[in-house]
Amino acid sequence: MDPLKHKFKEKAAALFAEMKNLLKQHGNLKVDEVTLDQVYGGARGIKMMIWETSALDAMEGIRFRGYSIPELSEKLPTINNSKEPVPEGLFWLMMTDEIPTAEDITWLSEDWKRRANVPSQTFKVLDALPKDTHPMIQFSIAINAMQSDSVFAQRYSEGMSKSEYWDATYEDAMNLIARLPRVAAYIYRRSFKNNSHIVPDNALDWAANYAHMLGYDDEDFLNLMRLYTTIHADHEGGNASAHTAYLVNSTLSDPYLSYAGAMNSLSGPLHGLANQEVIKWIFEMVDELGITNPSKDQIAEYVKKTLSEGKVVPGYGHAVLRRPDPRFIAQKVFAERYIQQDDIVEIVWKVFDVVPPILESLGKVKNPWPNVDAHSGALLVHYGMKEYDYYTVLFGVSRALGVMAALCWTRALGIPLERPKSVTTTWIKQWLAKQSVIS
Ligand code: HAX
Repeated sequence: MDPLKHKFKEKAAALFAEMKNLLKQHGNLKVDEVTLDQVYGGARGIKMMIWETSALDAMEGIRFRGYSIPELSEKLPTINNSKEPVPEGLFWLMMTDEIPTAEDITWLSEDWKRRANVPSQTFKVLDALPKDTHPMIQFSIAINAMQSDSVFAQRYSEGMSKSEYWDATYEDAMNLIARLPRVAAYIYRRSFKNNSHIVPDNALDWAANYAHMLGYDDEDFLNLMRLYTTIHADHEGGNASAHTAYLVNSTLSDPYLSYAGAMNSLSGPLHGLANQEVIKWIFEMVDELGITNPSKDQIAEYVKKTLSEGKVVPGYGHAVLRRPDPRFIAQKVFAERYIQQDDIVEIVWKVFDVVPPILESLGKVKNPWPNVDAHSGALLVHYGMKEYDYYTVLFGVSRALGVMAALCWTRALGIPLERPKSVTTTWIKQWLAKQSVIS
């Protein structure tokens, strides 16, 4: 058994026993109450699922196994002289709740290379699609196309015991993560670079190799991809893409089917597609104003125009966060460190000054601050990647790390089929009538 699987097995067995004991002793205690606002309002804040790999605090932002992003930069080991944390380290941490050694992540990086061979029909399926198919649709289809290789589906059809589900999920999770950069880079080169594909460089770590296959070998860009794929990896379990994967997987659909579902969810403009919307919005602003360095007053006018047209300001607001997203701040720090002067980056920083008071003045926006998507596009444009239709695929490659680690945990804990209760408005009215009878 490989070292990560071995460690995971031990940890999972211990948590499984602890969970059983907790449920036996306290299973009837109330964790939460639900208001009518929450029933109609997208279930905001209701505690109703287990997600072991990270937790989100409204004020502090994301913590991966208790560590903030700045703490991770200090504590996670690096490989290949990287100046930023590498996602291999984060994946190990999410799987085991332990900071890995340099040896651990070197092993993991090598293991993903061994598993990176993409089933050949995947490329054939992609080649059959019109070239202008949105990259996220190509990505979702490619993940479904790889499902024929699912260890979980194969072993289930052979009568696998329930106690082995986590093991088969682990194999699919590791294979899927290993393969995604190749598939995602293929989509980019197919859509935007005349189908001229770049072979992997096996001397590189996972994120750097992805950057290389995309066609960007600048050392700073490799570091950006390491940072990018680390900070986008997980955002607790309630976000739409993670929750979709969790729901689909709870039916014992395998990790490929679960992750394709997650990617369809990430493709919405209120979620992952916001990263393309942000840069599209900035490009349109620059076009309309006819200058590349608008003043804050000009930006404020453009923001007000966007709102007056009944649109949202992309990259701002969040369903949980109530402060600037630490993932936004991490990218700002990266830009301050690596980028001297860049008009689009400057615009992102001016937007950061201008938008929050305007959104606050509307009186209804719960979080006027930037989220992760407000900054990422400007960094990519700086290094020459201007094809913003592709940006959500980068997010999708990264998100696999958190979602796959979490699915290993849910299968190891034997979490059952998810099946919440829905009600009709007629039921609500009858329920309300009973409340007033009682009060
Ligand atoms: N611009 C304009 N209006 C906004 C807004 C924004 N950026 N953010 C919220 N609002 C509005 C909502 O549309 C809502 O208006 P109505 O009552 O008229 O419907 C009102 O303010 C209250 O919304 P909220 O409670 O503050 O926010 P929600 O939890 O409902 O929604 C969203 C959270 C992220 C969907 C929302 O802030 C938004 O649409 N933001 C812009 C899109 C975006 O950046 N999405 C990416 C989010 C992060 C992420 O998932 N990345 O992948």
